[in-house]
Amino acid sequence: MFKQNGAAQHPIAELGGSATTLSPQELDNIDAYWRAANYLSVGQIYLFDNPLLSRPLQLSDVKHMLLGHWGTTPGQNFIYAHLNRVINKYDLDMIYVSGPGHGGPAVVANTYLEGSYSEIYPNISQNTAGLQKLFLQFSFPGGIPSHASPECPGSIHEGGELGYSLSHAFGAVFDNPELIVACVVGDGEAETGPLATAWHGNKFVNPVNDGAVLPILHLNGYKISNPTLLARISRVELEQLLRGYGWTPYFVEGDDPVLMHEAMAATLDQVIEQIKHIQLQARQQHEVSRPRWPMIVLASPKGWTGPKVVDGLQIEGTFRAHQVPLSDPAKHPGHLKLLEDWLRSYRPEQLFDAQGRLKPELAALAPKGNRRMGANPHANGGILLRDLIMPDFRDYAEQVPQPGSPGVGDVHVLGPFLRDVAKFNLEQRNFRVFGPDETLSNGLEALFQVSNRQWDAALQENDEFLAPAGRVVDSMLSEHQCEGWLEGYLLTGRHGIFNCYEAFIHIIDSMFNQHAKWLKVTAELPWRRKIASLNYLLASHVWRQDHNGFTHQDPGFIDHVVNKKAEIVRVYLPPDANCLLSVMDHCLRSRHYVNLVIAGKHPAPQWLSMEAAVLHCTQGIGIWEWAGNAENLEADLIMACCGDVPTLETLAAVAILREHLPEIKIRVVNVVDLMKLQPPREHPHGLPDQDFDDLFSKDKPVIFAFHAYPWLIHRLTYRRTNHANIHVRGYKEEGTITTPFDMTVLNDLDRFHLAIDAIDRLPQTGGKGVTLKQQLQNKLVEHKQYIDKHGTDMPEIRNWVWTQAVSGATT
Ligand SMILES: Cc1ncc(C[n+]2csc(CCOP(=O)(O)OP(=O)(O)O)c2C)c(N)n1
Repeated sequence: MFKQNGAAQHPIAELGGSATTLSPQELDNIDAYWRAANYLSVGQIYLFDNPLLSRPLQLSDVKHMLLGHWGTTPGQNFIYAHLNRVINKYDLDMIYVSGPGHGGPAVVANTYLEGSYSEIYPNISQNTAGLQKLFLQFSFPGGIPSHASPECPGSIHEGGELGYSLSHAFGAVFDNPELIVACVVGDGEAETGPLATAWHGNKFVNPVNDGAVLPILHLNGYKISNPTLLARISRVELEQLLRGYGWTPYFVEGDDPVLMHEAMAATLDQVIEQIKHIQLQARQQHEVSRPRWPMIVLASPKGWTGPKVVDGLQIEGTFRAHQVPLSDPAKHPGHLKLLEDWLRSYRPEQLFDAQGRLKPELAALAPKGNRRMGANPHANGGILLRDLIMPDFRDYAEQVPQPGSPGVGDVHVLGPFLRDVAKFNLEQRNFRVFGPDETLSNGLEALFQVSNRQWDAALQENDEFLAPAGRVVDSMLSEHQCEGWLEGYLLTGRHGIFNCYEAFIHIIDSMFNQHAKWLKVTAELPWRRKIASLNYLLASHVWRQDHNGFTHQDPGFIDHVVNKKAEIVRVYLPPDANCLLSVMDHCLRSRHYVNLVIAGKHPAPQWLSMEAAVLHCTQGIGIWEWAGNAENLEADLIMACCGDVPTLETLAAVAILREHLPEIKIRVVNVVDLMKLQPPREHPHGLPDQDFDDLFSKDKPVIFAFHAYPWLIHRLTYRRTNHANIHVRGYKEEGTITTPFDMTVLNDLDRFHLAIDAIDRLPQTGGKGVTLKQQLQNKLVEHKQYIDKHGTDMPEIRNWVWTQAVSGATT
């Protein structure tokens, strides 16, 4: 796999000794720095004591549990040391993304060497005592995780779940023209779906307004126990693949450290100069064609510089180097000697002084201050976060003279508000809207009045709203990229929204998981500043997939989201446009949450004036006095609803019941903030038990119409007094192409089923109730016959309006 001579496949490097990039002294120093990082990495994995090997290594110096990943680590140490050199040489504003984040020892070792680690964790000081703690804490109970975790300064990407490094890197450089993100991509990671599409990010970066991503494909040839595909195709094929994605790849290949240092240094100089040239051409010469950005392929042995052969098996340069090459010295006495030889091969006595401090000539190689990648503020985005300049959402209100007034579609009302958020922050350049080709289809067309969609690939006549720069990034059909870009954007201190179809947001379930975990952990780290919340707007939802059907129906993302830490997740289902405006204003101002907002885009009745909407959304849940008839009396029945379609069907059911059974006292409760349903000990938004009982009573039937799968409401309310009387209707996996009303009928969520449910639970309605129930069942038959014949809902459904007397005020 490796070229015999270790030379770079690169014109400058091929000049060899005659015109080297590194002087002999520089080469010695950079090699020593690399050895220091490798020594610290092996120390983290293995050493319990004797951090400087000041005496012969004993079994008691070795940790009992040996955990971590060596294989990727020396390559990453090599890259980091060389990036330090170019940061200094070109005064670069650079951060490091570790795709194979399981190489945690590398980022910890390097941030320790550069001093940023000890500044944040003074206990891990730059001396022998600090070294000992540094080693001990790694993968140790009460210590730090083995990955490029949030605890590690300079990290915006844990790299535990592989595949997202490159999208995070692109998200970070949007609107950061001076930033370069060096992104190490594992060759195994490169096989994942998200990473394989992420190479296309180069068609969305604008060389004028955005920074640059420098991918470094770490071609060490192996995954856990398999070779990697990219290492087992011909070099020509690999080069063609990367060129096909629009990159100019530079290969640095070999295993001889001396040759590799020179090759890497020469290559890095070349790619940095190329990046600067591209940016200069675009910024000063106004070059408009899409640049071919450079990238590096670093082909080096997995577990480079580690044990070559253990127990007769090749380790270095094979998959066996992936984790801990010497896994149990206690059981294999010979391994202790191998470990000591391995550690001593880095010559620690030449790297650290007697007090355990890195020798000054090596310490001098690290960049200074915020140029150190562990101290770069972009990697602690909350430091750079500025509030959005917000328009007053009330100015975008839908006029609701009375409940049930016609609306144009809630998201269409939100659009102008988001348009103005984009507009007001054009100068700050800290707000973007991401989506997988759905901004128009999700009803956010107003955004294009002030901004284009950013697109650096070719333009053709008839294209709409495409331009090299824009606040909307929705021209790639990849939920993974939208999520990864937005995460990278937020993690580096900006704001944004991801609009997506409800069913397909599941594609990024796992990315959401990782981000939510990141937020949970960083919230507990005092030095990490809070970042803006990740806002999902799911506008094409389960109930209105009129021309798509079953494939596009799935409201399960809510269930997925509520599994995560209560401190992090928020779920909102605004029943109408004014509530949506109020909710979105809140979400855009919030910090360190994941906000899930589900709203409709189809014309639908509006219920609350802006003033009432603000009140309702501030409480998150409340009685709609005007809709019920219980007034100050005790209710016989609670009709609860959550979501726009369930709210409509509930109110229609209430209208039927009020008309035919006026003696039944009904209370209508609407839920905007789903987490109100949980007790406060489960979620910070949870309603106190007393308040919950006040709303839902202790013993009266509750018919609850819910947007998503019904079980969730039971899960959230099972500790509540009246849980046994809560009867939930929601989506029960009956989807198809049919009329909007029929969708609710198929899932028993329609007004007729809801009213029948109520009658069934109110024996006091007697014969009157039975008669009404019969009529409603007839209606369901009539409905079916009508849609089968006409292909549309009955006029009485389509034209239904709320005509009940308004018992309370809506304003
Ligand atoms: C999405 C995902 N699938 C599987 C794993 C388990 N895993 C951890 S490391 C690894 C191999 C990674 O290979 P590569 O990206 O080449 O990294 P390196 O060889 O540098 O360690 C795998 C499969 C994971 N972390 N994430």
